[in-house]
Amino acid sequence: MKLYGNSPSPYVRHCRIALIECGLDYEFIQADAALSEKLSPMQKIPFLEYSLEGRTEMLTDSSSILRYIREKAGQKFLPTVAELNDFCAVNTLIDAQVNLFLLKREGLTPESVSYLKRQESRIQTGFQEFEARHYSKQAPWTDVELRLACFLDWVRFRKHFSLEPYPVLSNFLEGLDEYEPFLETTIVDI
Ligand SMILES: N[C@@H](CCC(=O)N[C@@H](CS)C(=O)NCC(=O)O)C(=O)O
Repeated sequence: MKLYGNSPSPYVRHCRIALIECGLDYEFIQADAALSEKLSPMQKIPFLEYSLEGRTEMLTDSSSILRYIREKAGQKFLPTVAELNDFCAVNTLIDAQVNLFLLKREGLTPESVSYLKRQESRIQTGFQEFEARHYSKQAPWTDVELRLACFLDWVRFRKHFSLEPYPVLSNFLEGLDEYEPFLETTIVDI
């Protein structure tokens, strides 16, 4: 199978970690905006190509990709409603931060666009919510934890904002820093 994406994307990284955890062979293909526009109707990364009964099928969202990977390895993906809700909540925060990041490159900031202030505020209240939770101290990490860790590491790598006001989340992230699949997918700039 072929996974298209880049190293910094938290969505892509989570898929790569799941592929490593499940011991599945895959080819990682670097995809920039031009390639994703050409190959995926969603024009986003990640997307996955795999063969099914001689046909090439495509998955265009990290959630369906993760479910495919986990099921292929006989594992469950987000087995409870609470986990699904937390997973969606982390995605909401990542989407908000991606939004802020991409628009900043175009010169649009929360100072000039009030909707971006709302995005910033959403990230703050979301972080407060996740700061109040309890996390595993070691593997196996849940898919909610892996998604959150990929997001936190991206925030740390890009210096979007300081994680200092969030000691629980910072400790949680440090706990994954030595985790082999996390290390193997360490963010490199593009
Ligand atoms: N819901 C999608 C979100 C993927 C996503 O937003 N990817 C970003 C990179 S981190 C992207 O491709 N953005 C390009 C754009 O928004 O045009 C998923 O879970 O796969």
